[in-house]
Amino acid sequence: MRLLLSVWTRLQRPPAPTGARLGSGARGGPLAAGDEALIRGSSPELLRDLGSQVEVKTAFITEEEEAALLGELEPGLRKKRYEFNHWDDAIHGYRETERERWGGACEEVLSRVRSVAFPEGCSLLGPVHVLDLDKTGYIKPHIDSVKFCGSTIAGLSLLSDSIMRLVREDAKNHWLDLLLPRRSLYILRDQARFSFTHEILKDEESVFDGERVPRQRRISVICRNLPD
Ligand SMILES: O=C(O)CCC(=O)C(=O)O
Repeated sequence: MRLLLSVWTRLQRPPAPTGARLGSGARGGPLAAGDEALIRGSSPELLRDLGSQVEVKTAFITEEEEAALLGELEPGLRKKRYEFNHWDDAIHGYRETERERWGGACEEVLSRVRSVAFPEGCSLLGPVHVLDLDKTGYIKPHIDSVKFCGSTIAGLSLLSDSIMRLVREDAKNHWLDLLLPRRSLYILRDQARFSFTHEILKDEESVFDGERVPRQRRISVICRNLPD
């Protein structure tokens, strides 16, 4: 089953691929991340307004924790084929799975993710979603379904750095680029989830603040909460 088809509803053609077409980059703003250097936007106002709704936490997991996650995930993923399907699919060059039970080391990582990203007592989607993007794979701009997903998504990036782009659905010149280093955690909340599309750039377009960020195979481990 394609898990993503049940989660994603609105899909758009990719926006202009470079910062130059989207507007000139702006730095700073009171981002909650503590990792402001990892977020660029079309204006300081946008950076300020999105505030705590967008976070990137560098080195959220250690190399050993990444290895533990990969050790649990690789055997199952290896049995699946990457899908390079129709041009209209939301995602290109991927395989995916979901996992409810994890070994001790991984469960420890996931409970850290949950405690950082979600308020206490918040209902979470049981299984954790795992998305394995081939080196040539990418995720097109989309907004997750409000029917199936709550206000927050939190994702760990394994194996590769990547760039996540957010573009305001009704004003495409309002954008943010998030540099997601390998082993970082990103969190998107509220307006950043529902008023902005998000996407993971393909290797050829993977440039952050003028600097090339080579995209390798990337696995994301994604936690979501349930709609209210
Ligand atoms: O791979 C990722 O981190 C992003 C996944 C995504 O776009 C989604 O689950 O809606």
